[in-house]
Amino acid sequence: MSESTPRAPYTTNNAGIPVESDEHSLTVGPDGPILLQDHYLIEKMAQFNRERVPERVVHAKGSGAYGFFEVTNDVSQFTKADLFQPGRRTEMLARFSTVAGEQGSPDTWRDPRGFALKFYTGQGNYDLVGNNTPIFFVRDTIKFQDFIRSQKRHPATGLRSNDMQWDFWTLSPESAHQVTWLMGDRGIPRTYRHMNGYGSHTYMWVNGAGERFWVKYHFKTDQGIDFLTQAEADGLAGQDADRHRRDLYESIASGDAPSWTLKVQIMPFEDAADYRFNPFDLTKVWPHGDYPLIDVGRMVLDRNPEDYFVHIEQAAFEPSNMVPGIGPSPDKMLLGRLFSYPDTHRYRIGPNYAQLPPNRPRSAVNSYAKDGPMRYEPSRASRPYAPNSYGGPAADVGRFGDPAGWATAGEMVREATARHREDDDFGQAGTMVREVLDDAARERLASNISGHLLDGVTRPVLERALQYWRQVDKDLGDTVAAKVGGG
Ligand code: HDE
Repeated sequence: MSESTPRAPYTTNNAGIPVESDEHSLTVGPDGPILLQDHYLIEKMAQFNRERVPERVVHAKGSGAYGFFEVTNDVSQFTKADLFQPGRRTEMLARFSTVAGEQGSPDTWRDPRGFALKFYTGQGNYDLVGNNTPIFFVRDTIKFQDFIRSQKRHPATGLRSNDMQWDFWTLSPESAHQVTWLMGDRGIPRTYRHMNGYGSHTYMWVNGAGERFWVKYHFKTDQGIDFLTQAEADGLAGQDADRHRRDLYESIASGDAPSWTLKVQIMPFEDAADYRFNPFDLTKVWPHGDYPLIDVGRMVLDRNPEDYFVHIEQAAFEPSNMVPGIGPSPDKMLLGRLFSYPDTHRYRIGPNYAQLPPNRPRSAVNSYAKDGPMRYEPSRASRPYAPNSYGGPAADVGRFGDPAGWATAGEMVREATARHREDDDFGQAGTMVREVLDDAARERLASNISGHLLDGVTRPVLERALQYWRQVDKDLGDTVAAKVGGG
């Protein structure tokens, strides 16, 4: 080794003690039995057996990067949230993912993509956990688990099943808008950099005067939207299952930092009651003609994680992380998610997940949480209970302000979401097919649908699917029927 080559660091065990060999177990003579006192060998084997934490039950396959968000337009009339104030620049973490595939599955499967963001604001972490589509398959949390199971593996065969997928979708007509998105060009982005991100739900913004607004987030890719055809995606799935992960990592490593422009739609609080669509129904969009897009800022991802497992596999995004000036809405799906994400993190990573590097706030943490497995940051509380007369911490309502809520009343019921004037399950999907897609995109949509139906979908599910598409758009349904040889 030449003098100029830096010496490699010497190997130690987990206690920092130099080890004698990387290659030879401790034995009696070179060919004798391995000795139990070879605790370094035991450490290596035991650590190896404990390397896995459960993968995410959905969105298992993903990639992420660090970056920043900078405000470019003054929206302080709508929100007092620290990160959206003029001139603010906030460090952040993003993770993109597929939904149904397991950790080793191909990045180029047809699927919505997760678009999870964590902003390390001066008032704690703000997490906006969205997808690359502005809508979703169902509108009530209680059906989410069933939806996901229909997309995953059949309990008997362990195989994915298009028949299960279409059985669920055609029995849940509220899915039509999202399935139209899924089967179209947006269903397989060319890379994570060439897709938009959406908050999807309606959220609440509260300004400094306590005035409330409803808001929808749109992160428009500055790289331009681009997609893979089904044939391209199928080929790539075989050649390089990590195609999107590789592209994101290598783009950032080469200095080609991807960016997105954040725009929002703002609905005056009072408009919600008689808006033509239920503004809290996650299967619906707000047409931009009704509530135009307003510029807010720019998100740039310019730093790869130094360790994928530490920073991305253990990243814990939670919609319940809403900072002052931001709140939930009556969207049943959003309200269900506020419980689910912290619950899954406690199970998957452990109760002290918020202390890990990707999850640790950059602002002060003065909670009363203490102890529990792997805890290493001391509690800031002078005494482990509130109230206490030894210096708190004590809640300061002025810091958060009034709860970002709304008046509500009524009997306890289990009923479908209230319908507004123009609410139905197929209207907005049909509008997209007829008014947003061009002829070529409609042709690709029909081909993708029929290809998916021809791959294992049986009667009577197939007949229901043809009826489903005719309800979206008669011509589209007839084209698909002709392609699959259905009535
Ligand atoms: Fe998720 N979702 N979700 N989801 N979701 C999870 O949390 C859940 C929904 C989304 O990169 C889980 O950490 C429920 C909509 C993303 O780490 C879990 C409902 C949208 C990610 C969970 C939904 C999303 C997840 C599993 C119905 C777009 C990956 C692992 C009410 C607006 C985040 C985890 C990351 C992950 C629950 C529906 C986006 C199980 C109960 C709608 C991007 O907690």
